[in-house]
Amino acid sequence: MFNDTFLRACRRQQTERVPVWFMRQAGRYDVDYRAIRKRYTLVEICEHPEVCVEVTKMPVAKLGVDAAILFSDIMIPVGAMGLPFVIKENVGPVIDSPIRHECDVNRLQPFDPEESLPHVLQTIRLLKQELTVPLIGFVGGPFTLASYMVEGGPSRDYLATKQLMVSRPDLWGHLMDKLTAMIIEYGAAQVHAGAAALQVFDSWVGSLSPSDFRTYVKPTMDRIFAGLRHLDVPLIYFGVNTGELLSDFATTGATVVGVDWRVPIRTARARVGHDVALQGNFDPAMLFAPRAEIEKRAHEILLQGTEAPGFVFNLGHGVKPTTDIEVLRELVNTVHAFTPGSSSR
Ligand code: 1CP
Repeated sequence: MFNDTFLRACRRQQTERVPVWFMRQAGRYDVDYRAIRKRYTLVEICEHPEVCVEVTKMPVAKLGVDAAILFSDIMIPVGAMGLPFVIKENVGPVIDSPIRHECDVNRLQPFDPEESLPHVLQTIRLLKQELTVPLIGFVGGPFTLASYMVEGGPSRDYLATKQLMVSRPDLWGHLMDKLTAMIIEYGAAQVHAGAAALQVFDSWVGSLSPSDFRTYVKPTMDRIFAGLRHLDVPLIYFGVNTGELLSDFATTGATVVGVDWRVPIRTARARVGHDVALQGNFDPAMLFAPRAEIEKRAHEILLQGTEAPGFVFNLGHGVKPTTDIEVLRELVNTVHAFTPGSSSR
């Protein structure tokens, strides 16, 4: 039996229970993932469909989550655009020759996903046959991808990115155009191969003020979702620290808005209105709290989430590598056992 609870919640339809999945649900907290990572690098996992299928399926079997997320990284298509990167252990993506000038942006190449990333699409086709839950495909958001491309790696303050954005709006626009085309094409290819939903991880866009978001990023997001809309799959827009951007997120054309733990779900709902679903927002650090505390906090989120149709339980950001898998399992059970009204309000 195919479990479509997640898809129905994204579309704000009735569900018997609240669906749950976790960002970074395949990862180092899991002993089998660590064993596979001893033999393959992250990029090598992505290049071997049979391994990538196994890694993607692991959390579905072990945790009982209601959706799978393709195992990949937001930087994979950036490599295919002709900007080489490496993933450094305990650091993240690093680019030797970051984008700073006109010629760097000009050099970025459009690519055919079938030609340049056939292994990713093959992985999705295999998963489509094997999974009994929906597969979430994903792409990096334009600000977040640009931040790695311009900074050359992870950053605290995005100085070079913001400098380019405000001092060379023409060049920023050119970069946004190229990323828009890539995101739409690559997202569509994932859906055609079998992804049932798409999440745009614009993890670091919350570093912008609302006014800068509206000027420099929102028009790009509007175009991206307009270009993906015809695929008729739920489109999730997520970033951290986006409390002040949530009302703008709601009008990008996203079906679902991701929320981190800094904003209570009830507050988020007031900011986004009733035309989008919400996803979130358990603080991943609180998975290290005592069990009773975890349950209490999960219930608070569930109570607020079920006040209106359209809620997907998730963390506010990715699972930390030292998380106890048993705690994740229990959290899934807590979410699944919850029925609105079952807890005293
Ligand atoms: O093998 C490892 O454990 C290396 C760590 C790792 C992993 C597991 C990286 C390097 N990428 C990934 C996989 C990954 N990346 C997934 C897997 C699917 C799942 O959720 O189970 C996803 C969705 C991503 C997307 C991604 N990559 C994001 C957006 C999500 C987020 O966490 O905000 C970002 C920002 C990246 C960049 C990146 N890649 C890797 C790291 C450590 C980082 C973050 C670096 C930074 O802090 O800037």
